[in-house]
Amino acid sequence: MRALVTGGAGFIGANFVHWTRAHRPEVEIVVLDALTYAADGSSLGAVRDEVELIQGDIADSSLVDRLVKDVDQVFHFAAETHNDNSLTDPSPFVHTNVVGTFSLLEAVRRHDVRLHHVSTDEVYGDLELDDPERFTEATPYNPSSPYSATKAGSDLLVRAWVRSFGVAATISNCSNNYGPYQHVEKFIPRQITNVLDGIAPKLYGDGLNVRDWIHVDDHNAAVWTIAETGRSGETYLIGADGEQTNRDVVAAVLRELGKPEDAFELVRDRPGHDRRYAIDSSKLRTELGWTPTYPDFASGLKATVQWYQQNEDWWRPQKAATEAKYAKTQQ
Ligand code: NAD
Ligand code: TDX
Repeated sequence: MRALVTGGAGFIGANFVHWTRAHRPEVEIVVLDALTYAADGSSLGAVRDEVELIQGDIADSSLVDRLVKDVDQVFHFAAETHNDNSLTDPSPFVHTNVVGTFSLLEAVRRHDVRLHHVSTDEVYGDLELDDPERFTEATPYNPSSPYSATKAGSDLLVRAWVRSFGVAATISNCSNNYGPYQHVEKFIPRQITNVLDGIAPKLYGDGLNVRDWIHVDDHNAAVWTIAETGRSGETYLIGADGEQTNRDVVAAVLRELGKPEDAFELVRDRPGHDRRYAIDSSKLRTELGWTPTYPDFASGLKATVQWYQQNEDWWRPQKAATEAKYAKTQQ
């Protein structure tokens, strides 16, 4: 099989390439990535020479057409992904997430190539802290931020191309990922690297928002399961029962780095901040037999803290510019 991986130099995409080299060594991989601020070619590490890396925009339809024509499957990870950035400037989110997905859909339609579209649980909006329900595939779309609205738009485009044009595509909506190679703008790497730099972790609002954490390798194993055994046109939710308040995550990071658990700072809240996400992944587990392999969030987080301690060369170049950006919004 020859596969096109969009966004393969970003956090989840690079981990997907590593996972694929380790578990599906027969697959030939072409990575298409615009190498935005969020990408780092070095995240591909030892497998960099085993894949073809093309720098380009997924909205460039002639480039995309040329690449899609020669593959059997597209794994579509490329996106603008940070909610806070989407509140400052939504424009690249519309371009990449909506127009870029449209360009890929037209190419897979022309060449009859199967697509797996990687999306997020944020398309469903949020839940109250005490709501006994979790998101399922039947939950109505109700996105809150420009980021999640553009991801919702991209999901709906995929569904329409399946129904109207018979494109073969699957969709997954996953909860919050953590693990190596995640940009320091995101919550967990930001707090780990803050503590390593002697800065207090910054919690938005009251710090009681809840996210449902999953290790990036469990996400990527699920993406393969869906691409190989999922039914075309279906959506599958991916989650590992990892609900945590942001305060509890920060306390665990501080504990891991030998600091008092209350050594954090409450800062300005994110406008429109979703309160809680929670995934019911029964469909994926019962229909396709997927289960997460990381035993619990605590051990996965410990390994992630160690990875950032040992890989300062990887994150240091991004740190100052990221914090300067946050300083402008008092976060
Ligand atoms: P990321 O920001 O780390 O990486 C995104 C990658 O896409 C980068 O390498 C970037 O250069 C590339 N890219 C951006 N615009 C592009 C364009 N126009 N053309 C080509 N490449 C472009 O993001 P991530 O966290 O790895 O997320 C990957 C996917 O997974 C996204 O679709 C995101 O919505 C989805 N997702 C992420 C999470 C999470 O917790 N991080 C959870 C669920 C779903
Ligand atoms: O410094 C911070 N302090 C803080 O309290 C940052 C950066 C975040 N937060 C809070 C906001 C959220 O409640 O932590 C939580 C997680 O924040 P992010 O890492 O920005 O993730 P989130 O907004 O939940 O979105 C993530 O998960 C779903 C990814 O960035 C998305 O790409 C994915 O779709």
